[in-house]
Amino acid sequence: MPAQVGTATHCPYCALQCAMTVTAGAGSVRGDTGRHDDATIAGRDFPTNRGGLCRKGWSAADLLRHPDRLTAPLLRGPDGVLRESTWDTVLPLISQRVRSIQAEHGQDAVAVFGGGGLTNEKAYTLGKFARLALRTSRIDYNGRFCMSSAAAAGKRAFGVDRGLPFPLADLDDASVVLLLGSNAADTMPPFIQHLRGAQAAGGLIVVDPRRSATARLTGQGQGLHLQPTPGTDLALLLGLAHVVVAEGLEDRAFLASRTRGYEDAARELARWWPERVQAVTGVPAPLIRATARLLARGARSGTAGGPGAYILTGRGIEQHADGTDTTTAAINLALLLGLPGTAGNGYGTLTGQGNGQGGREHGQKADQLPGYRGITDPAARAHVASVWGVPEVAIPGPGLPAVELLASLGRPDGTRCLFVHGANVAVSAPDASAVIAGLESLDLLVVSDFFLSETAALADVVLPVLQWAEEEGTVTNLEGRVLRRRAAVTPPAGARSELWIMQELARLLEAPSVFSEDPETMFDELARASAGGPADYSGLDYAVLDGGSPAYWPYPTGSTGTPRLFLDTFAHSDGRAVLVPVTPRADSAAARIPAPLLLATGRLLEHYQSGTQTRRVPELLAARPGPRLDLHPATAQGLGIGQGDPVVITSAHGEAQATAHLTPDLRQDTVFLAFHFAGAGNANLLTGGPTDPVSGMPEFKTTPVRVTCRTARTRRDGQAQEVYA
Ligand SMILES: Nc1nc2c(c(=O)[nH]1)N[C@H]1C(S)=C(S)[C@@H](COP(=O)(O)OP(=O)(O)OC[C@H]3O[C@@H](n4cnc5c(=O)[nH]c(N)nc54)[C@H](O)[C@@H]3O)O[C@H]1N2
Ligand SMILES: Nc1nc2c(c(=O)[nH]1)N[C@H]1C(S)=C(S)[C@@H](COP(=O)(O)OP(=O)(O)OC[C@H]3O[C@@H](n4cnc5c(=O)[nH]c(N)nc54)[C@H](O)[C@@H]3O)O[C@H]1N2
Ligand code: SF4
Ligand SMILES: [Mo]
Repeated sequence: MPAQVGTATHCPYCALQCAMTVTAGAGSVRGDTGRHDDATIAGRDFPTNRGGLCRKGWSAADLLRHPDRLTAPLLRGPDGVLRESTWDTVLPLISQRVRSIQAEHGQDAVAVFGGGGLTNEKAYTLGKFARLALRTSRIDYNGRFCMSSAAAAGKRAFGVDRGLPFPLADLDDASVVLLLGSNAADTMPPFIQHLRGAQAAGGLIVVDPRRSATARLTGQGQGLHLQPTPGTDLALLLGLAHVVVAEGLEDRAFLASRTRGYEDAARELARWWPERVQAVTGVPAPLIRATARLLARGARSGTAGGPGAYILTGRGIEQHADGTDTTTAAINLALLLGLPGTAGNGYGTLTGQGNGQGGREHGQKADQLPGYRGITDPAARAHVASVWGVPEVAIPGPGLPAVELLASLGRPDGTRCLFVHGANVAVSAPDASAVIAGLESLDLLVVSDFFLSETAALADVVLPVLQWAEEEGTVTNLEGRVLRRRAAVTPPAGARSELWIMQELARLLEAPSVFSEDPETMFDELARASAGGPADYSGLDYAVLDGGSPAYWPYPTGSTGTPRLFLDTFAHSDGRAVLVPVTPRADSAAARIPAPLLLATGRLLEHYQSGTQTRRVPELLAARPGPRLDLHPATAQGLGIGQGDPVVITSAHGEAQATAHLTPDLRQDTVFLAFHFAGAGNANLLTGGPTDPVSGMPEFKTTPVRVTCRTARTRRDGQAQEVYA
């Protein structure tokens, strides 16, 4: 391919959506790597990254012509082996199987699992494809594992869910930033430049059971690190709010004019005095008081037009079976201090996946229609039906949230056929061994991916799709800003766009509406379908986006977008934000303490999610080659575990293997394992159990476990026990 000028686009990975310029290369094979010099990447100036990229972003071009890249559909033969096939074979076959499965088991026997990495166009089309082409209610997606608690809490309190209701650059002027369960220094490295003001003011506060890379940014007087027992953040937040109220630090004028529910919420706070909270969380009472006072000082300064205070949440407090209530407690604290809706102060959550925001707005969720509309709302149904050109009854009702959907796989009355687009549930879903068994028991599993992920490896049909730099589309970043992704390189022959795949399957399945392979056509339709909804994109089209002016939703026809929500009003009908009283449940993770040890899971800088992509980048794999269990030296000593020992971690759901890494960065009651690895080292072999009753979020961050050393085990059992295959 001839060299060409660079194309302005954005990173394939996380929600920071760093701007980059991708320049197609000569396509020659590079040295002995077997890789094509297909493209080079340079950071581009943009308000979220200001030219910076992390290691994953820099190396993303390595995946474009990776030797593992899928370039033809794969079909499992009668002998059980996946072999290359043709599009003309597999698509009619899929549609025939779908028809026969539905004829025998009903429409809902066919389901779809989507992903927050899909572009808006693909996410929107997937929701429509599920409801109109597959005629099923069963669609949900991996955002259920990611943003669902924050989204549910945000909707409950503010009436709308946009991760950051303000541009990220607003943070630069803050004097206090409270980061709850976010390790942004590893998960969004260029983001941390926005924390420098708070660090300089001594006001960066990080709440994390680990002394993470982000927690370390608080050292040398730059802030505070609160290190609670995993799963106890709800109590901690009630303690912080208790101090605010007890010391009269709340913003009474704001509470009176802009909120409701204060009295009930404040009553609950009375029981959470700092010494009691210390007993539950392990965070010293003086530190709780100091944090509340620092926040209140920042908030007052922000309200007066000076450097203000922000509270931001990450997955550390949200990915719990009580994640919605915990996030609600964070919102209540923010509302007490008058942060949301006051210029100079703010509250938000840091969205995770590349299109984690847009992906949760346009109909991949079980209970949702495009524009962030509810699927049971008659007006929303009527509007979307009119855009789709179908009678309202053609749109099925709500489906099953992700964990329930995966639990239904293969059951006689459950899901018999699953389409997966943009997720690797065999690695990333809780209780992975049960999920794998469910996938294996399906009558038909169809996975679209560009690599043979662990989920694709179980499929009956694998459809090779395009990568980010090969197709046009849009994503909505963590600020609610809609961005253009652009095609910069030519895709490998044989791979197809997902929009084309859905168009062809919709035709074969005689869907009663238009499906187009053209992203712009689908975006225009999405914009119309979203008109009047909370996430209104109706004033946007590719020309507006290509014009380069920032496009924050809601962006109704005739507007120029909304960089800052809530300055005048919240989205509830009375315009007020709601303080919802919350309290730790009797069955919460915190109530299970004392447990032998608590496993927290999360991320490493070098790997992305299930690792399908980053484990294929040699430089990233070399830096973090396999599963490593972090534990405190004192904990390790008590268990007879030494640095580098092979360990077995056991929970109520299963067993996983890793190498011990001793570090004083953890609490002694906590161990940490990243979830980027498959097979015996998959952290999700250990997770599972009840989900959050409001959001459907699984418990990813607090799992009681036992840890044993393989050699210690052998000694105790008195015989060699081959734990490692
Ligand atoms: N390198 C990298 N970057 C990524 C991703 C990736 O996979 N790799 N994924 C992207 C996506 S989809 C997401 S959602 C974001 C996630 O971004 P983050 O939320 O920053 O990531 P995590 O590592 O899951 O969790 C953050 C922190 O929560 C802490 N934690 C665990 N349990 C608890 C608890 O009970 N309480 C508190 N307060 N903290 C706890 C962990 O120690 C961890 O440091 O990252 C995005 N960016
Ligand atoms: N224990 C534990 N488990 C977790 C978490 C945790 O903190 N702890 N975090 C959870 C969170 S926040 C998330 S977001 C999930 C993520 O979990 P997953 O979504 O399963 O992780 P990914 O690796 O991003 O999987 C995306 C897959 O889709 C492919 N892909 C990428 N782009 C596209 C595309 O445009 N189209 C198609 N068809 N395929 C594409 C990739 O190659 C990859 O195989 O994991 C969750 N699981
Ligand atoms: S921080 Fe996120 S968006 Fe930026 S380069 Fe890294 S992975 Fe890509
Ligand atoms: Mo995520």
